[in-house]
Amino acid sequence: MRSLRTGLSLAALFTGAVMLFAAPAAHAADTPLRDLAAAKGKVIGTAVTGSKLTGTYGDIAGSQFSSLTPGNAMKWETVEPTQGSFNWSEADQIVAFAQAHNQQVRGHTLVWHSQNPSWLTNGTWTSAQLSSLLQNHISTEVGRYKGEITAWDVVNEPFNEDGSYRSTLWYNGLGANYIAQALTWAHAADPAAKLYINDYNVEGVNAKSTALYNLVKSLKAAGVPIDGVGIQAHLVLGQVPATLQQNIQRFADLGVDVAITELDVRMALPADSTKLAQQKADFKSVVAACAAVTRCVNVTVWGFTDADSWVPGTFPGYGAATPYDENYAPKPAYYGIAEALGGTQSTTGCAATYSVTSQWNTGFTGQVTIACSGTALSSWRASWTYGAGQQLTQAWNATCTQSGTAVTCTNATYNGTVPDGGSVSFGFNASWTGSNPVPVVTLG
Ligand code: 9MR
Repeated sequence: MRSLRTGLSLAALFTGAVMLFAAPAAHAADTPLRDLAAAKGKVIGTAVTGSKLTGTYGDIAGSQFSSLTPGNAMKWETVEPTQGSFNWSEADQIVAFAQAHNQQVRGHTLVWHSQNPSWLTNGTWTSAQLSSLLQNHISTEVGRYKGEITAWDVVNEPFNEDGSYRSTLWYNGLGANYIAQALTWAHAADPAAKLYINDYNVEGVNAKSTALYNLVKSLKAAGVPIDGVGIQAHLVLGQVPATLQQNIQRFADLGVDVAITELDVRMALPADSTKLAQQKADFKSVVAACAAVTRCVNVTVWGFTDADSWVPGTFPGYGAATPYDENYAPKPAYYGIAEALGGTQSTTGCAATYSVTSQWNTGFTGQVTIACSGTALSSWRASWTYGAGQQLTQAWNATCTQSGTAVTCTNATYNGTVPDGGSVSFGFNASWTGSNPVPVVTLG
């Protein structure tokens, strides 16, 4: 039987399990996310639309977040819609707002296959011309904001899902070396800015994230200025990869920073309380994974309100992907972020947190921690549903049964008591194939 102490330290190692109620008494709703993040040495950000930065939208963006990313304002089609004619108005506005609110700015993005102006994409260019266009673009934009941008997503989405290079204007015209060149030009224009490569579907350990890993490793070895990896994290409800923290850690171990750059968790509409509870668990586990790795410096949500999200327009029937609803009310996901950053629940009660502490080809070890605040338990039962075919094989510090997809665990004879302000954990082994999403645990 594994001791409780060992289980807890493994949880901290692998997945960013969150201990609820660990911080001194404070109400999550009362402590802005940016203050919770700062206390953990982290930055919490949001993508924003410049024209909306007034009223409630502006109040929340300014008070809750310590970093802003322009959602579209710094993309090539926005800043240079006609060759040689520049429009910096929205980008300038966002940078000014950030400075007025003591916020960082993540510049997004310099080299991408999408949202380029038609004069560029429809033109016929020799590779020398293309190279000089790209160099000018990077020097002009990075130079304009020199000293004002904490980090640039220099190269966006360079890979296919299988880890091969995406066929783009840049790759086809300049070869894979466009990435090293872009980083080098950006560094020359603002030596203080942290330079990132940013991509999606690189959250877990997979072919695409491994290609990114290998690229960063080779860039570092060649002395190319690469400072960070951006993991976008456009996720689907209940599908946070179990290897997220492990993946963040392997990038950190290469000697680069990591940022979660575009977090959202979409669900089939309409939202309901079950889906919102799962979404809370998903936001919480992503933020906790970042919080657990020293070099994971920033978690940015891709729009903080459902009123300002790309999801419904791109995935018909899906939405509700952000931490605030369309009327700017915080959703359970907001409290998931707060809890992962050490905020305490504002309500009295007991809660269970599920985490995968290690995972291998066919199996994994998990842990559930039950914590109480303002109340206590003399016995407990924790239940959840395995929606992806996981099968429990063994449990310790609890009696667990699985019937179909339904798992129920009750306390052992010696750990039914969860004191006010205390917690109890139990562990288990299970098998999995395909995916291993984190379920929501119900106490009762
Ligand atoms: O949020 C952006 C949305 O307003 C644009 O219409 C869209 C166009 O592709 O781009 C969105 O942001 C993307 C980001 O720049 C890069 N990663 C994927 C994001 C969602 O599409």
